Amino acid sequence: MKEKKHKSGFVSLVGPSNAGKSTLCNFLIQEKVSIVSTKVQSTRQRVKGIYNDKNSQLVFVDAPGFIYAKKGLNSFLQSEWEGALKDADCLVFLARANHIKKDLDYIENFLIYSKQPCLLIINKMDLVKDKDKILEIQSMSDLFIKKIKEKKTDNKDIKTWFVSLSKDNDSFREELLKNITNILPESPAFYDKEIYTSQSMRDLGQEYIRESCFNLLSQELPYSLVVQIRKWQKVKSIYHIYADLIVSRESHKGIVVGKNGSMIKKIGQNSRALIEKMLDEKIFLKLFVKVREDWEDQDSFLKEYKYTQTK
Ligand SMILES: Nc1nc2c(ncn2[C@@H]2O[C@H](COP(=O)(O)OP(=O)(O)OP(=O)(O)O)[C@@H](O)[C@H]2O)c(=O)[nH]1
Ligand SMILES: [Mg+2]
Repeated sequence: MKEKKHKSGFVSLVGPSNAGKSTLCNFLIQEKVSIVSTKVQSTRQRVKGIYNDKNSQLVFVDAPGFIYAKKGLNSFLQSEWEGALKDADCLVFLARANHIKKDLDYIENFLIYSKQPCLLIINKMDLVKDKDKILEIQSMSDLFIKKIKEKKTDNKDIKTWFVSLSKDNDSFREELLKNITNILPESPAFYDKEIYTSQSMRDLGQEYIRESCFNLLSQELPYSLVVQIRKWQKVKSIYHIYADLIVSRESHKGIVVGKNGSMIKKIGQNSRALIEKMLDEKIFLKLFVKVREDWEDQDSFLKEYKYTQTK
């Protein structure tokens, strides 16, 4: 029997913020490689989740949601999702069932002009209960695909899935992986086949602390908060991890600390549980809250926190 050729490629997950891109990335890899939150703009940097099997390596690139800005942190987010659109062998677009018209209108331009093969996922179907509404979503997406096929001659077979990523759906996972593998070019693996992300444990830990902040702090505060690990060291068989939670205003400091330290305690407990699960070891975690006035608008801080373009 002829041996199957090895396939590899980069698959970018793109779409509006909060569409479920990071949820999809984690679901495909079956590991927590990217943080998930109910708030928008939770992903800040491109995150790679790597799926491996004997004959393929699919490098999923989870990107920030669509945003436009001329300067500061948000302009970095823009460059990250734009980069993900460009540097990919295949694009997976995500739209939200409960904002279908807005999201498809948004995605249309990127789909038409992208050179790579594209797939479309309509997520959050569980949020649409009404039968007529579901039929409307299906006919809207049919019309959308028809329009795309007419305009985009090199992408005749755009497949669409209607899913709820918050519910497990193994057959969808297998089908999506298979469809993407078929699209990808023959190529050796780009990364060691044992790893599932290009991030270090330390990077992941930093992101897990940021996720705890995103999920526990209310309103606008998480958008101007950054986490920096200052120490990640094994001392006598236990990891000692020190991290700074950096806010952009003095008034935010008290909110992050909370009454009698109650909020920072909650953030610590939540983060510790996530990091211990990842490391499968007990850790000692200490968090410090610091203020760097308007860091998200200052190039020196953006550079220090690695929120600057690499190319
Ligand atoms: N109801 C419902 N919620 C979902 C579904 N899929 C994801 N979510 C939730 O939607 C929120 C956003 O998910 P994320 O995966 O963080 O979205 P994202 O596209 O990565 O968002 P950004 O990184 O901010 O661009 C989270 O609270 C998820 O738990 C779904 O199928 N149904
Ligand atoms: Mg995300």
